[in-house]
Amino acid sequence: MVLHMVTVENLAQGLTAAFKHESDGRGVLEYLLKNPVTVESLKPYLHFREAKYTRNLIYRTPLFELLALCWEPGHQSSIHNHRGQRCWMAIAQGRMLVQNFRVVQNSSDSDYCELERTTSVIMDADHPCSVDPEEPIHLVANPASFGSRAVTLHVYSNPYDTCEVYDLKAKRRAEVGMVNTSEYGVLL
Ligand code: 2CO
Ligand code: FE2
Repeated sequence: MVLHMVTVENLAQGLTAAFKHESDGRGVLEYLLKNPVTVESLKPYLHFREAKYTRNLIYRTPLFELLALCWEPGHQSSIHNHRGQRCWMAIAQGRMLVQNFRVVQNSSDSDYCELERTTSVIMDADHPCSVDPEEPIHLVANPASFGSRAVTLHVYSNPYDTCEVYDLKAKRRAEVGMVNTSEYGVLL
């Protein structure tokens, strides 16, 4: 099978058109599956750091943003949410593990929050995935056992600057700001 590969600029244009057509982003997952991005076109956005995965903003409109995240083997995100927001993820390089969680019990007047693991999936180039808006809590990891770096593409609608993170054992949650390593190809 001959793969139809696109540049990340083409992908951003296609996503803009898709969101104009269906502002709830209904066609995004299929669009990501059918339009794999060349790693070559992502080069300006790829920055790897030993300490933590990096977030690299490629494109942002009032409706959505597109980021490339770079993961060394062993890197993982915190457990975090995408509440009130849609999130789609595709793989440009490597494979990733997505572990989903659900809220068992929480408190509206304290930071208490108990979670439990639910489903998990492995993402690869043929299997992009989206976050369930009903249970939008997950952890995304590049386990050391996968043995290679990974690059993921993330589409968030709407764009977001903060999220809640969770401590599974302590049963606590906290709001944190998102930190980008680069924006539009420029290191911050
Ligand atoms: N949401 C995390 C972030 O943007 C990555 S996990 O996939 O959504 O840093
Ligand atoms: Fe996430």
